[in-house]
Parts: sequence; structure tokens; C-alpha cells
Amino acid sequence: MVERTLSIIKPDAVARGLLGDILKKFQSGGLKVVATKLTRLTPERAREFYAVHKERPFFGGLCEYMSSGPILVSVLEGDNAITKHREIMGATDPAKAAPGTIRREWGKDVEKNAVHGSDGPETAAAEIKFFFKPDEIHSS
Ligand code: IDP
Ligand code: MG
Repeated sequence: MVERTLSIIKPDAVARGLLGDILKKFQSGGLKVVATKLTRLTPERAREFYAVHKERPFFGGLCEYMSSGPILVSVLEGDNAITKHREIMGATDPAKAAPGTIRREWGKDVEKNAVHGSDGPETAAAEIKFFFKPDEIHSS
């Protein structure tokens, strides 16, 4: 089933010049970039994006980190894109992520783990809408 997922390259990974390497991993895994932009979250927008985690102890630090610099947000499309994207990212904690995954290769720690990916069809739809208008997405 062809799906879309929201993919974010987080601030420290953008700052380290990893955009090309990370997008290449997703593309090599069969995902197509159908929208992308460099943007920056304000602390308020970061809190809105991660609202599901607002009771967690790491929420404040996470929102501070996610608004600390530019991020690359993309819509990726492909067969089972949501699951495939999460497989290519690897586990949340880079120390536990499988070899060859993005987080294993470039994640610094459980917070600064290089990338974000939607976790299901409903969150993917909501997260894509959070960043993109329909006419900014271009399937070929
Ligand atoms: P996910 O990004 O793999 O879906 P979530 O549990 O949804 O993981 O957490 C969202 C983000 O919050 C993570 O990607 C990471 O940046 C941060 N995070 C998750 N768990 C912790 C933690 O225990 N300490 C610090 N930050 C965390
Ligand atoms: Mg998540």
C-alpha cells in the first residue's frame, strides 16, 4: 500500500551537514521525496508538534532542542512508507538501534537522535498537515 510519512532531520543533524547522507538512506530504501523544506520551529510550535509527550520528563528539553536550529521536514512516499521509514531510522535510542540505521550511524543520544518519523497513518496525516499545504506535495 502506498503511504506517506512525515520525516524530520533534526537540528543537530542539519548543523552537522548530514542532509544529503540521511536523505540518501531513505531514498536507497525505496522512499521518494514528494515535498521538502528547510524550516525552523519556534518553541511554541515545537510544543504543539510534540504535545502527545507533554507529560513526559523529557518534554521541555526535547522542545528546546527541536527549536534550537533549522530542521529539514519532508514528506516521503512509498509502499508501507511509515514502517519502512521507521526501520531505516532505527530505534529511538541510537545505542539500541540496529547497525546500518540512521540513528545508529548519526544519532548522538536518545534525545539528539538525528531524525523523526510518524508512527502511524493518523499521526502521519496530521504531521504532514502541520508542515505542508496540499499544493506543496508533488507525487509524480
Ligand atoms: P520516536 O522518535 O522514536 O518515535 P518517541 O518516543 O516518540 O520516539 O519520542 C519522541 C522524541 O523524544 C525522540 O525521538 C527523542 O528525540 C525524544 N526522547 C524520547 N525518549 C527520550 C528520553 O528518554 N530522553 C530524552 N529524550 C527522549
Ligand atoms: Mg514518536
